[in-house]
Amino acid sequence: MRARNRAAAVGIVAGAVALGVSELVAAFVLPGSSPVVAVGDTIVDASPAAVKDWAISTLGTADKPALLAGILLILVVVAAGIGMLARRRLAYGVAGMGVFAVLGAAAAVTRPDATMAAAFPSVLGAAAGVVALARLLRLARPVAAAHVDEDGSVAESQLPDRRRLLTGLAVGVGVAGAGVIVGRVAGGGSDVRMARAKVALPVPATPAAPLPRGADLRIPGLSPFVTPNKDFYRVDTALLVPRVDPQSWRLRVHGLVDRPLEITYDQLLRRPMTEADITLTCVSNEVGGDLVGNARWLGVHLADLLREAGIQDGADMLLSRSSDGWTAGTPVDVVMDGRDALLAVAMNGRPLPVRHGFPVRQVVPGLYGYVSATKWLTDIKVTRFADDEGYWTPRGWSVRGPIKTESRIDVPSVGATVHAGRVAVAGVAWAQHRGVERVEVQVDDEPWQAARLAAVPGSDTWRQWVYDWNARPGKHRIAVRATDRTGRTQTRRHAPPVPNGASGRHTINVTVDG
Ligand SMILES: Nc1nc2c(c(=O)[nH]1)N[C@H]1C(S)=C(S)[C@@H](COP(=O)(O)O)O[C@H]1N2
Ligand SMILES: [Mo]
Repeated sequence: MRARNRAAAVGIVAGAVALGVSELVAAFVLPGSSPVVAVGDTIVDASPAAVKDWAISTLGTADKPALLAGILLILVVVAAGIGMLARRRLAYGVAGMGVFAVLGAAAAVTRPDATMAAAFPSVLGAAAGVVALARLLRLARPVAAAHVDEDGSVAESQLPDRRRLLTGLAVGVGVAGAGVIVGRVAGGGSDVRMARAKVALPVPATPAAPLPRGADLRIPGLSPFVTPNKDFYRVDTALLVPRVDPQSWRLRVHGLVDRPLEITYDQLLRRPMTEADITLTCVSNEVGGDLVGNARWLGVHLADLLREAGIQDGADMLLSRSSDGWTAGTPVDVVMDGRDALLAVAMNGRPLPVRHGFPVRQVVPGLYGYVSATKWLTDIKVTRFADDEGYWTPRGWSVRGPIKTESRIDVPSVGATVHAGRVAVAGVAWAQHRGVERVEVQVDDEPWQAARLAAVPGSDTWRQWVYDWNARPGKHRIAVRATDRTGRTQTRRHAPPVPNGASGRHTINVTVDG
């Protein structure tokens, strides 16, 4: 190894030690204060909405691992640089580690709900990094060694003791790896998973009726009526899923209310529970996209809780907040109009999955998630649109987010080749809280044909549809449009997701062979 490369390797290993120790300290001393995650979360919050849209649409749920990988890659490059600088002068290396400590600490202490103690992992990690850097550099320094060459002459060389350097680097990698692994396991939310496993879900006072026969047409390739939890789309700004302990969880309801209140998880579970089938949709969903899913939720009517608190005149917005500081602004009149706006504790018969908001989240039929579906909910401020705004509003999204009437073709899949004859063209349509009245399909420029609609339990879910197409050989274009129960047909006008949801008709091309 050349001296520069040795120094780079030393820098990378010392950086890894710093990272491992910081993860370990974060896990044991202050769960949730990982500097790397804090830096990532800060980048997420600070990045322009356009970048986030791009990340959501291009990388999907992989956007978070991709961001973390990016951060780690930058760290590796910078750590190598620190190693090379430290070879000239250790003070440069110390300064480099110091800059990292400051960045990590700054990100960690400025996260919502963080205290100054969140700086500890960064500081201790950097200290460990400096120690590792100094020791490894010493091992990397050339030592004069005499050895006997093959021809019997004695030669002097100026090389580091390879064995000792490699051993030192290996020890460093071991320390770093152990730190990260033990830190992840200890801070990885196993207690929250255990607490979730222990939740005994209450019996609903108002159970949902059994699903009507024929709600699910069971056509291969068609989205099932109920989206299994493991397949449910996930969208949020949290790099690491927040781990909220149900025993210390509190929901505070305050602001423009007569009687501010605070309730515990057990108190919430003892209130009358309602079960309801509700389809969630993300405002970032493109026409034909998959950021939509349907589940059976169990929860408390938010309106009941708000009536107990007593909403004051002039309040028109609920600013709900999650444990990680994300917020949504929901119109009061929507929540109070009798629909199943829920503080949900369960999804498809299981306690909320941690990724979907455990222990408690909001679910409001008819509104996009960004203005209603707060996961890891901890706080509801009753306020006015004139005084407050939700997370996405200053980032370019509409203040209000009613869901647009939309439809999607699931089968045949885009660009598929099918056999001539009878082909089931099928998909889902949604217009939450208005209900889907009609779905029509158009092949090429032929007249629109009515699709057959599946049964639905109510107006808050999506609805499956199928059109029996008599396919003739050749290339064809198939389009779909839905009409809701207010008589409004989905617009053909294309709009991107920003600022208030995509519109346009889902259209696919298929080939029919003869
Ligand atoms: N705490 C928190 N809750 C959140 C979000 C978030 O970023 N943070 N995103 C919202 C958005 S934009 C959507 S579409 C829904 C998605 O819910 P899901 O991930 O359970 O499908 O969650 C909402 N609740
Ligand atoms: Mo969303």
